[in-house]
Amino acid sequence: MALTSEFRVGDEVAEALALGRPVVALESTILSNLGLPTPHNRECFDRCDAVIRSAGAVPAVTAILDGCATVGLTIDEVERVLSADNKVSARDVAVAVGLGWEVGVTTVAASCMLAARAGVAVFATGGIGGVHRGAELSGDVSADLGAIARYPVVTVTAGAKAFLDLPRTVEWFDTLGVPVLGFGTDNFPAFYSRSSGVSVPHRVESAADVAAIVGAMRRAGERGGVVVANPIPAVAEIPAAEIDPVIVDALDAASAAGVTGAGVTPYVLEAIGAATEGRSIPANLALAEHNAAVGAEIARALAVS
Ligand code: PSU
Ligand code: MN
Repeated sequence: MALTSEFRVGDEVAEALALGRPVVALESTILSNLGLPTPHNRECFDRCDAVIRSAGAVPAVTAILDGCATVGLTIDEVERVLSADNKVSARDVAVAVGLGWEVGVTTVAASCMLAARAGVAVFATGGIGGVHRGAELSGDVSADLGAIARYPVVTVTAGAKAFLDLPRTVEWFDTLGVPVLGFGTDNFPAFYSRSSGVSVPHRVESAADVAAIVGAMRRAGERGGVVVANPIPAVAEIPAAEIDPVIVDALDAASAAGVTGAGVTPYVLEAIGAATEGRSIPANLALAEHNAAVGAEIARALAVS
């Protein structure tokens, strides 16, 4: 395993990879205050970490630490991420490494890059970025989509937040040739809600199904990624009718504040969180934990296939 001052795989993760044991990558933006307020970000980490371990897999948080792209943070290193707010997407990784940023928290795009470099096949997040509403004017399409298409990693996500343009997000995956697999569902999930009403092209019922599809891709020499669209557990769901007005307000606030580019997602997340704290945060934690659990199942299925 490459071990340089610019790239490092944590000891526990390196050992698991060497032994062919299941590993699940986790992003760090969701663990920072750009994704979740304190102390809920720590609870998110604790629950994802515990559920992955109890399924017999090893968690691998990704981040840039002291200019080193790192896959598999220690607890002390996770502490540094919890209070960080330097967002690192695909375009930022080389900048954060080259200029030696103290802490950079990785988005889905950057996490897929780093997971692929380490040889980690499965990555669990909360929700991916996507095509923003109004992208036909702003051009704001998350780098998450291109990175998922490019790197050989399975991304487990609760769909994407309904502040995005979900029909166009699903269309982009078609354009990029990425299989989007509804995990026990025919619909692309809308993060807090189990369905967006947008159909997914394919439905799977199990981790074994996902492993069979990934196996077919890899045997064919295909290097790209796969999206596993995993709905929030029903008990934690917030109905679309309840969350949609909050989203409209949050988008209005972002545009009134003149927020653009990489600032949009954190701004909108914070506005939704502030407006619905009692409901949205437990939902966010429940879906992240569920994605981590399904990610661990898929990593296990891939390890034996
Ligand atoms: N959606 C969420 N929570 C998050 C994010 C998205 O519900 O924390 C974060 C993820 O790290 C995702 C990033 O990769 O926002 C997307 O940012 P952008 O839209 O700037 O690409
Ligand atoms: Mn963007």
